[in-house]
Amino acid sequence: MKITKLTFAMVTILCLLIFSAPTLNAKNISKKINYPAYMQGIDYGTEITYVIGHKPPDSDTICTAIAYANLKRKLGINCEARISAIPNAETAYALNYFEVPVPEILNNAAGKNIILVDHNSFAQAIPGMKDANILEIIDHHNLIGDVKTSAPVYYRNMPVGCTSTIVWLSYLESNVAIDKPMAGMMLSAILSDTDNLQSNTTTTLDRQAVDYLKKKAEIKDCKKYFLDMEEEFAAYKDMTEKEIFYSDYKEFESGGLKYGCATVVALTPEKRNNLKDKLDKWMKENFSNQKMDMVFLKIHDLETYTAEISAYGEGAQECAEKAFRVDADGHIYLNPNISRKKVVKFLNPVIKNFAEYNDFNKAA
Ligand SMILES: [Mn+2]
Repeated sequence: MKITKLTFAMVTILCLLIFSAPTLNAKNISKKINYPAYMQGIDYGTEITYVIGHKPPDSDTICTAIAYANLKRKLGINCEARISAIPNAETAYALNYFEVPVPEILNNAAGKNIILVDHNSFAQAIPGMKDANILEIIDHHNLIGDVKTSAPVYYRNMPVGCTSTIVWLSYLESNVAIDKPMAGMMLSAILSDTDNLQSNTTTTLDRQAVDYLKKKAEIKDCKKYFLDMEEEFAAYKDMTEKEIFYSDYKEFESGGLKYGCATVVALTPEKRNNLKDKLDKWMKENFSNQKMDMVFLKIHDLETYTAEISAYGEGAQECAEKAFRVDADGHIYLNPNISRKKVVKFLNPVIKNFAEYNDFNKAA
């Protein structure tokens, strides 16, 4: 009886509170929350906080780091963008076009305040990251990571086409104006990561970001800007086969087997075929120097948006054929091209099965 009365009293008080307090409705609350308030639990200290992407750097990694460091500075945080190595031709084009200085290289993260962008694993991070003070992670990848932090972390991961789409959203949320160079950085990153919104990773939010940013960046023809940006990049000028192969390369693990996956781009199908032949030859000759059990190459062209997969190492071709459709001539085409994330998603279970089967055979 007592409990019923008490419950009744509590429900009554709660109802009174809800209906008598106009400030507690969702609309008013959303007005009061601002983006910097999410960050109040982070101790940025007095030292510089470095924003840095994965190695080797791509346009998302570099341009997003620049745009996010700029946002943090506008919010009063002592923040600077850093890079792990010199920018590739595509990123260099964007930096040059928007007259944004190339960030300094950070060789070791140990003891530094760090914000990671575009990755969430130590394997893809610069040296010393295990001993860094990681304060934030802004990313758009699956959680393959092993990153551990000593303090509660601001971790924002969204399934969108590019990290810059998240940073664009953060600018809007924090009500910070986007100037032309920063719009250019974010636009370049999104066009690069989504192949001018053609990639299957592209979301409506990426399209909205591009629509918004191209006006601020004063880019009338996005396709033209994208192809101009890619032309230098896809030419791989003055680069050796090795440099081309590793220009956009990531390492993974499945069932105890380590494998690498490189992505390479060409402007036309003819250029794709020529480049594939060159890279196949180089990797076959140099595979024994790799630390990987298997290596895969995905090469696509921007004209037809078709990709082809090459596989190197024991069992790699077998795994690739199981994971993807094989043409009568033995080529593995992806039409349309898919992201490396999707390629890895298809390869992972097949490689795991391959590893288990081989272990079973060894044991038997
Ligand atoms: Mn990215």
